[in-house]
Amino acid sequence: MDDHQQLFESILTGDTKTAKAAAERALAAGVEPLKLVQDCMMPAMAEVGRRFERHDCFVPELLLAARAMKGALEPIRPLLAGKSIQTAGCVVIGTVIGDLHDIGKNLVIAMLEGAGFEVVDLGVNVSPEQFIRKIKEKNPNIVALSALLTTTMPSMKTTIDAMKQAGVLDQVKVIVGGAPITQKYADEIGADGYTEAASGAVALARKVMA
Ligand code: B1M
Repeated sequence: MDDHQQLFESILTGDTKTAKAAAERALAAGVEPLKLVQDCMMPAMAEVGRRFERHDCFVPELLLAARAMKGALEPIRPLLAGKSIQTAGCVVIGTVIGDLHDIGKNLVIAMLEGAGFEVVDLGVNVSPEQFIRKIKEKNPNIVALSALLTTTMPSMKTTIDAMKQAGVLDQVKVIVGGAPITQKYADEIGADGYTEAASGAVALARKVMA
């Protein structure tokens, strides 16, 4: 089994140690970090999702796979972040309230940091009040919202509405993303921008700031 296959399999089976070691070997062999994430690790998570849908695996397996994915991302994240020292702008990011998924958000963070953005990560299950408090404290250029569940998508609108009510919406640009989100939905809720994949986050952040 080559490193790619082993990485794929070990994420599927939730074997963190093997996943991390396979990622480290692939990187040492010169595989491009982003390619490893996109061509091997994300397909593994997608396969876990398909198995979950078919009831071939359950929440504990999802958790193990997510832990293995995070372990494998450990040696990759600093490489995605690169060595940029210039601050391109400040982004406050979080997964909206009710939603505990953070792997995609963490990839977005790595991309933005790599492009020189200062990123303030509020984590998961972030309430509108927490976003508003951080906007007042940090005065960021951008607020990025992530959601992975159809049931938590409305929390994006609630967050944007609360920001408007608190009088802070005008001072930031809001960008949104996550598997169930579409450009149409982003437009409907009054977001300034949407990107389907983490790899588009940097271009989007620059665009909305321009
Ligand atoms: Co959950 N889960 N999960 N889960 N989970 C999904 C999302 C699901 C599609 C699985 C399925 O049924 N096929 C399904 C949602 C169905 C729906 O809403 N229509 C689902 C469900 C139902 C649930 C629970 C309700 C299960 C239950 O308890 N019965 C539960 C909800 C918990 C909660 O949040 N309140 C739940 C729990 C979990 C775990 C905690 C066990 C775990 C998450 C662990 C973690 O994140 N730390 C988990 C996992 C791992 C998944 C799957 C398998 C993988 C998600 C993932 O990390 N993908 C997922 C199935 C799938 O995605 N195929 C699933 C890899 C990641 C790189 O992709 O997050 O899409 P993604 O991010 C992408 C883009 O979306 C984008 O960039 C990333 C890279 O390109 N992006 C942004 C994301 N955020 C962005 C923000 C931006 C821009 C781009 O800002 C501008």
